[in-house]
Amino acid sequence: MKKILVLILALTMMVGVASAELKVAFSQIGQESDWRTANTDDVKKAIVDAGWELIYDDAQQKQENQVKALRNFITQGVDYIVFTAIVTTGWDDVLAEVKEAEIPLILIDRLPETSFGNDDWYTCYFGGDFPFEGYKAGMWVKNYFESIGHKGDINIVRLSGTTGSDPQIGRTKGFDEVVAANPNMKIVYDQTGNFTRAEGQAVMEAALKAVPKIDVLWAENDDMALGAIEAIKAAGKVPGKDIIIIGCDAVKAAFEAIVAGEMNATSECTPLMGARVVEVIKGLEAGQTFDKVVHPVEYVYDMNGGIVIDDDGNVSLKAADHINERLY
Ligand code: GYE
Repeated sequence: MKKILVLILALTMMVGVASAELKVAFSQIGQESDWRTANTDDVKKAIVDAGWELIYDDAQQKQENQVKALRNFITQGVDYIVFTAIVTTGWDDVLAEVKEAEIPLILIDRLPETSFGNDDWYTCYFGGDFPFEGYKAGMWVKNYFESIGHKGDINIVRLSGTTGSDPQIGRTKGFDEVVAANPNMKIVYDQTGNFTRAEGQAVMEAALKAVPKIDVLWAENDDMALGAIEAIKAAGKVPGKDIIIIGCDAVKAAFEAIVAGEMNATSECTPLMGARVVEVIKGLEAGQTFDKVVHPVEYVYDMNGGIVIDDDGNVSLKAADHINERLY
């Protein structure tokens, strides 16, 4: 009798342990930038620290690899899928399969678009408000040039992110709103640098040859801005002075460039999403529901602070005052 009781107790404990062990799969797009590295590390660590099994896939910038990874997660019978979509479109089939398999889909960073006509195919999304990030960057340019008493045209080179990705589409749209409202702001060169330093540098080299007068570089991420700084130096110009440079992300390397006077500003986008992922999974396990879309609070950091960056009169913060808080 006693033996049987012990056996039952042992079995119950084993079942208990087994069900506590969740399999959490994460499909990442690649490793194109400092932002991405921080994002990968943070999300992976949070899942592992929560005591769950992590199944990780790096798609090396290929949508077809992400599709394969998602199908693979389904076959493995994972409990949750964490997903950021390299580009917005082309996911209908595979996301219908995820839904069919009843695996809760947690979206982070880049939102995919579907033609399902509803939003019950995903649990919730956490990521940057990309149009607002672009808008704040545009407002910073406008108000910075006003603050220095600049009159006349502002010639802007745009290095855009991966074409068709959520942040590229959103940041372009937000910045263009400010351009449309301010006819002196002129986009004189506009090309993708795919969110990488190497391409940022190469495209800036080409822009410097093609455009006689460049006042501003707006790079849709900091890595491209940092690559472009090298091209600007190589062309014998002084980055941060001859050409005003604003990036996006607010990674530590951009803060360092701002403090060194080689870059002027960066519109923040946080890569730290691990805590939110864990919070959501724990909540879902407990039967909670979540708001579909949540954006973190984000700032613009620059050389001196005090430049108006939105319609509510919020101002930029001085990067030097915040550089020590940057974790990535
Ligand atoms: O800005 C860029 C990265 O999707 C928000 O992707 C992210 C972007 C980020 O490569 O640096």
